[in-house]
Amino acid sequence: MSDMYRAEVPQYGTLMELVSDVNAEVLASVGAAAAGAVGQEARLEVERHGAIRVGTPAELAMIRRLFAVMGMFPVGYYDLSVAGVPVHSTAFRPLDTAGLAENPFRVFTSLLRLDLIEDAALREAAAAVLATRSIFTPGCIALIERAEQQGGLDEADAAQFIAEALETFRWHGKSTVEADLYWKLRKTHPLIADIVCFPGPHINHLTPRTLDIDIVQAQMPARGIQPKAVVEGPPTRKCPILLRQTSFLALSEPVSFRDGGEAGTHTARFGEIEQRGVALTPKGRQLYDQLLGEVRKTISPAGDGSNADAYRQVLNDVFTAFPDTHEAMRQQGLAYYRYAAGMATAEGGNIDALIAAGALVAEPITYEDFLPVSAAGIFQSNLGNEARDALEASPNRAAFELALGASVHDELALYAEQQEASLAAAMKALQS
Ligand code: OOG
Ligand code: NI
Repeated sequence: MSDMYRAEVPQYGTLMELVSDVNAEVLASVGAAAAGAVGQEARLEVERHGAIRVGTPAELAMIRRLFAVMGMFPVGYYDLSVAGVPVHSTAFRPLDTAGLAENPFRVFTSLLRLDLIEDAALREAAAAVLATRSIFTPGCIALIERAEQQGGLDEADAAQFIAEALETFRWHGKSTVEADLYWKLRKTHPLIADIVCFPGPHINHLTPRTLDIDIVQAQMPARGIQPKAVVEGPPTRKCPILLRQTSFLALSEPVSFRDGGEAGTHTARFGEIEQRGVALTPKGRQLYDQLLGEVRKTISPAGDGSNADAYRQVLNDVFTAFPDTHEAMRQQGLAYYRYAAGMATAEGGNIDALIAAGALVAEPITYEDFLPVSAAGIFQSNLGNEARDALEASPNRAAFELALGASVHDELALYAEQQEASLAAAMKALQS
């Protein structure tokens, strides 16, 4: 998919080179531990997240089965309607550290919410278009079924499966609808046009992970890439938390229509980079959400970047309330850590005493998921400033899971389990 995307979106190749250069510099200067990526050096080179948007419950359910063949499962529920985007989402990814080390790939997957289109005639027209398309090749579906029956695929089938599945993510410049319907949907919300009017859920970005997003952001213009003005998520910190992201408009592509109506342009694909930090506990996440809420009450970043400096200033000021050492975050129960027995032998005592004595070590657990406010910012910055209808916020996780045909995994429970299991194993090692 990376090769296909590089061929389709040349700036993606440029970005890959920049990120690879910056990561090499950071590893050489401060090392993996200081960059919050202990033991993840090998994974960085291939680590990506991508995103797709599907139109119907049936498409979402089949996508779930497709990703399951590759050991990727739905984690988290993200309601984007709160930010005026008519979708709700999950991320498909491996569930555990070993799985992520082998396959550090996630796909942020959104389902269109036709129920949020007010115009009944337009809603029905969109539903009718979606009802007739098939986004999977027959060969892909057959191999998904085979994998489910056999509990996996042999090597030849796996290669065939990859080739067939890739077709689902390919870009098609020819719309499946007439120009008139495309423009009506685009006026309602550009995202609806993007989801409804094409033969499949083209992958809309592939994001590499950098160890220092501020350096990449600063160096992008010199390589001919214009990033959005503001990095989404937490501010620059000594000890990174959660996820920081920035994006850029990659392409405005020609589209033609089924009825031969006048051709237009469509912005489907963009570029993005991310930097990952430590996963936060519910308490830490609550503090993050509260502080970000305070920031956004004071200032919200303008699409044209005109208040970017002021925004950064407020973000920095407000986030001084979030402790910026791993010791403080761990002791206050704000973030998750992986424990291991240290070099020193212990006389006993509590966790803090064992750590102080060097008998126990704690490494930050990387956040592997997404942030709804950031995701909304990414969506918005890539949709342009076209007028669109207002939306009513209405999270509906139950409807999403019904469409998915499964419940989503709770990301916080996954981190908590990792932390507890590592602590239990480390304590056992200390006692033996
Ligand atoms: C997905 C946007 C969200 C992220 O990294 O938060 C996202 C989309 O535009 O389909 O990818
Ligand atoms: Ni993304």
